[in-house]
Amino acid sequence: MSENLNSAQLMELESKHGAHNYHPLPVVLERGEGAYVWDVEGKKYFDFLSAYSAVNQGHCHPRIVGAMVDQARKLTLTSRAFYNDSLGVFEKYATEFFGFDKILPMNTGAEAVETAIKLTRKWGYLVKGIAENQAKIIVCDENFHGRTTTIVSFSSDPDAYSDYGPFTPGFERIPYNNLSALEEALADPNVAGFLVEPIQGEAGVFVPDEGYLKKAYELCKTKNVLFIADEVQTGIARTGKLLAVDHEEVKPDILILGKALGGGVFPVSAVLANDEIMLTIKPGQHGSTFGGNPIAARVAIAALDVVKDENLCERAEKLGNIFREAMRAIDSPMIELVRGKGLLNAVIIKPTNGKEAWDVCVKMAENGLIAKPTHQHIIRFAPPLIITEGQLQDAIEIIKQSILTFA
Ligand code: IF1
Repeated sequence: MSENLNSAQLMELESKHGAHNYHPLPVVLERGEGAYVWDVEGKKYFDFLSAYSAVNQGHCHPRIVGAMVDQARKLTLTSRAFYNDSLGVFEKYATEFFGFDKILPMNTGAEAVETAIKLTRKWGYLVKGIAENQAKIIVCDENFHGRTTTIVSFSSDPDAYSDYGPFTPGFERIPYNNLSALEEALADPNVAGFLVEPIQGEAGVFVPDEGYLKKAYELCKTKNVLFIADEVQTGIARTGKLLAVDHEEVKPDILILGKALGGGVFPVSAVLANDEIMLTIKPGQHGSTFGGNPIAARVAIAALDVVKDENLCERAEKLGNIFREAMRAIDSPMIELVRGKGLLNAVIIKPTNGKEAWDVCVKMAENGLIAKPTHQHIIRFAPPLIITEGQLQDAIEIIKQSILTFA
């Protein structure tokens, strides 16, 4: 059916038959391996988006694909109506890997965020003693936690929430990276939790001030409020530590994982917490058809094995420093600011000579590297963490030459 169609024909198929809920870069990918992807015409690219940090272990990692294929040949889905021989093994591995009593497995990041919201509210009523339906969760301006109706209810981005009302109540938004605003919001005894991205990804890789996360955690503890870390994008070694909160030695009360937990091959997400919180949800009070399925369990074990065995944290830390230094050394008026941690970085592009971030991305694609702007003037650069130093240097040269084409 789709044999030998070229990029233009395949893009036309999507335009004609698919919803128009994205505006992709005009590149049609057919194959991925490690840090590289190829389009249908056979052109090779460095992948510097990594599916928004879901492909930290590299495209089609043989250990992870192997785990998926092996399990898919045995048992794919049982639902949670019955036990299976993989979930408990994964749950033990993951809770020890991240240091929590329990894990609640889901599929997408948004489902894990929704689970964390329900868990926080449940704890707020049953443990903290907040009056029924009065629980509040504090969130930050410029947040991105997914696209469900409840999650966009507390978004500050009109593109995310416009015409999707009525919105779910029980959320209060404060400025990110602002401790006095948090302290003021925490004065409300009905606050059950503070939901925060350790680095705001979609906002343009906004790294908070040193000490913000630690102090925010401490403020929450003084008010018996749960600190909920959304590490869907920043977790799993992306920022140079296993979790972005590890840079400040913060242990969240609730940890939200997704994306690279599935090694870029299968949707796997999860919420981790200790018993006092996690056991407030009783049998029958939450779940999902695919959550905790055998393939997800085996894939996630392999995905975490790769993080450990290939030292992805240390690699991200070392290569990220090389990348930021190289970006800052590019002598171009288009480079306004370079920021990030580990291999989650962004370059703010100053429109110059009528060219802006999108034009840079199109030029980089011509030169063999794909990345995408976020919020018009910011280009996020997030390659798979398995990229080698030599490959990174080649990629840096492509970025540099592409920018210098314009200014
Ligand atoms: C898209 C970016 C957007 C996330 C954090 C939860 C989720 C995400 C911190 C939800 C998902 C993805 C969604 C994807 C593009 C990408 C993204 F932030 F990474 F750049 F949209 F803002 N928490 N982020 O980053 O996880 O349900 O998608 O598995 O929606 O276009 P999900």
